[in-house]
Amino acid sequence: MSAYAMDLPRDKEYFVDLHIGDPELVRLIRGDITKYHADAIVNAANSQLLPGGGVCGAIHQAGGVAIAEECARIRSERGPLSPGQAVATTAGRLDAKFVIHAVGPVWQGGNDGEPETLSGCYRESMRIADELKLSSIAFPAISTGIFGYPVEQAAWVAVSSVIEGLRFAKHLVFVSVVLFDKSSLDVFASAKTSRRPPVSGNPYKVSIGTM
Ligand code: AR6
Repeated sequence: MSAYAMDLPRDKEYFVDLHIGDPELVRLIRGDITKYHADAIVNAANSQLLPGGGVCGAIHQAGGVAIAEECARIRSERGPLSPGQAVATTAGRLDAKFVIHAVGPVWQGGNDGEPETLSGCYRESMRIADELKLSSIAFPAISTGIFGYPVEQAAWVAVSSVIEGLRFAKHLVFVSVVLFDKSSLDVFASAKTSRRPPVSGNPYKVSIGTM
């Protein structure tokens, strides 16, 4: 099936797999990332690495205080993170080995380098996970909540960035983007990566699964 003309199931839970290589896979799926299994779960963090609201608050709440304690130690050692940067901590009680805290851009209208910064979040998180020799990573839709990044525009940045990240990774083979609501999944699943083609330009197969 073409990556650009998909019929998405309307009444069923579904996921979309982008077969980047063998076994490299990107999965777009609906769910609560705090209940998702991956070697690394990515947090849409703030510069201060404080437990905030949104997915960040949910990750800290589900993972327990050990995550906030390690965040506080990192903050005192290196100061606040800039947008686009990321750092790994324990995952506490989450079903993961690490949480990677990535600071997304606050949407300013789109002419303030937001796409590059958002892409940097995905690429830097994957670089850290690959350095930790992890094979799987799960992202939320960074910046599309409290930080106000329009989902349609975030989707193609996210999808093309994780595809590129996989092509450079040595250990990572499975990337999930876990969308909290169905409308975000529909937008991500329809994302046209043609505006920013993968580095190698290789086509990939797309499959849809239902649950
Ligand atoms: N699982 C998956 N996705 C979720 C979950 C969840 N449990 N909960 C929310 N989302 P946001 P941001 C989605 O606001 O825009 C925090 O206070 C949500 O629907 O969590 O990067 C931080 O500390 C949305 O699509 O992150 C920062 O200060 C996406 O996650 C600031 O908010 C991101 O929404 C970061 O804002």
